[in-house]
Amino acid sequence: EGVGPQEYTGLKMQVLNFPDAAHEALTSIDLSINKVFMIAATLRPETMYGQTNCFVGPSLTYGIYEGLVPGELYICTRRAASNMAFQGLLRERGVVKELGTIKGQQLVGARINAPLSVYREVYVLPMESVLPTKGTGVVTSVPSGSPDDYATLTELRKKAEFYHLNPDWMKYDAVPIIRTPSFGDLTAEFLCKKLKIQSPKDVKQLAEAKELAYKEDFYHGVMIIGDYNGEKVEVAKPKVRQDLIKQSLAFVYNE
Ligand code: A2H
Repeated sequence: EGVGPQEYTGLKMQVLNFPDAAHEALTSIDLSINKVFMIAATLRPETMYGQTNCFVGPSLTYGIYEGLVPGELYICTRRAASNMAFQGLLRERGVVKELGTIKGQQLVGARINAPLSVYREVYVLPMESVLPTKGTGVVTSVPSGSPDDYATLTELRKKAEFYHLNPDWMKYDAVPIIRTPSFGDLTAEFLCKKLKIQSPKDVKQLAEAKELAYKEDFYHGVMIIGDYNGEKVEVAKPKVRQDLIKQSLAFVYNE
């Protein structure tokens, strides 16, 4: 991590319904002719079957940019848009034309499409630990595979009222997607319980859990869902990624 280039999958999650709070930021955008996508950066495309939500940093600022396909707009951090422009992933290579900006908080509650997930439509939630300096600033949530995602979803459910979150946005449970000999079918939940992770503030244990989860899933995991059911994660991962890209549901994003 942090060493050398990172090859992400940029997952295109189409926004199906913006919350009221978002409209003020979108006045200059014609939603009747444009499709808007939140672009989530992931290193685990094979886990997309288990998406239950999508996270944004509530205090981060996101921009809206034109994608390669006419009428497709992308939401991500300006930093990511700049990288994308130089990788030829935006309308004009090397040019970052920002159509507008929106705060993460204004996106909370948006209903979006989750490609491949057993839950077709999921909701955007806030995650304090989203870094502005990594990926697109948008994180797809897979609480069965990612300890960070599991810890945040658990915390938000407990404190829904305090955070002014509709419980309906958090109604989806973790989906078993990968089986490993050591951690069973729900790697993240198993590790959060084993390492006694109480909240997203337990950053040390979460870092350890993340490391353990990543290695166990990658080297010993077998898919128990989807088109590559029964195949090793190591083998399924590039295949799922290629399938997403072929269907224009994702693209390669490097940084
Ligand atoms: B991963 P690395 Cl199932 N801030 O996707 C914080 N975390 C971010 C981020 C940001 N700005 N951008 C991406 N990420 C998350 C899936 C997943 C991920 C699973 C298991 C582990 C895992 C579903 N969330 O990551 O520092 C994204 O979450 C653990 C390696 O570049 C992305 O992949 O290594 C991962 O962190 C990228 O982290």
